[in-house]
Amino acid sequence: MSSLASPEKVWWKPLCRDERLWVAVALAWSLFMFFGMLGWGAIGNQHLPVETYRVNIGEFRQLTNDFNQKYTVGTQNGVPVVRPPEGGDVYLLASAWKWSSILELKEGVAYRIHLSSADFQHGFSLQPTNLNFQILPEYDYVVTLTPDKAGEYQVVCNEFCGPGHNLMVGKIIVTE
Ligand SMILES: [Cu+2]
Repeated sequence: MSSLASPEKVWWKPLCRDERLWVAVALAWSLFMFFGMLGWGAIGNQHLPVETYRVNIGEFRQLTNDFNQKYTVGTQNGVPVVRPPEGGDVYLLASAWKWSSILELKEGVAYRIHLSSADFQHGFSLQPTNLNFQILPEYDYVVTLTPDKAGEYQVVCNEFCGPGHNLMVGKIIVTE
């Protein structure tokens, strides 16, 4: 004699109406999201105007030094202020824990901004606009940027990169 009833052999029940509805809604939504992800590539101008190239760290450092030497117009707190030619290439090197220059750009002019890192992964966050880019060593990340409003913009590293990370603030000055 057993005091325990054995469990039912078939314990699962067919889905009830509400469960079927819930599964159908979840499935439809996941499919919508899936194809939506593919769709954003074509609709809505979602892609940032960027190109990426492999680059040697020493080579990029050289390009940055040449660029700074050629176009420096002053210094602020020991950081060179660099005014590139209108529409030209701009080189900005991130390293622990500073930016290679303060850029002085002109409103309404498109620049090709080359970003790279001399050591760790850094982030380029342009405040107060909501532009965020990853900066990786050995990659030249080229952003085509047209400043649309004069003023001073802060460049904040938004990837934790070590003890000096919180001090890694740069600047872009946009002139009229
Ligand atoms: Cu950082």
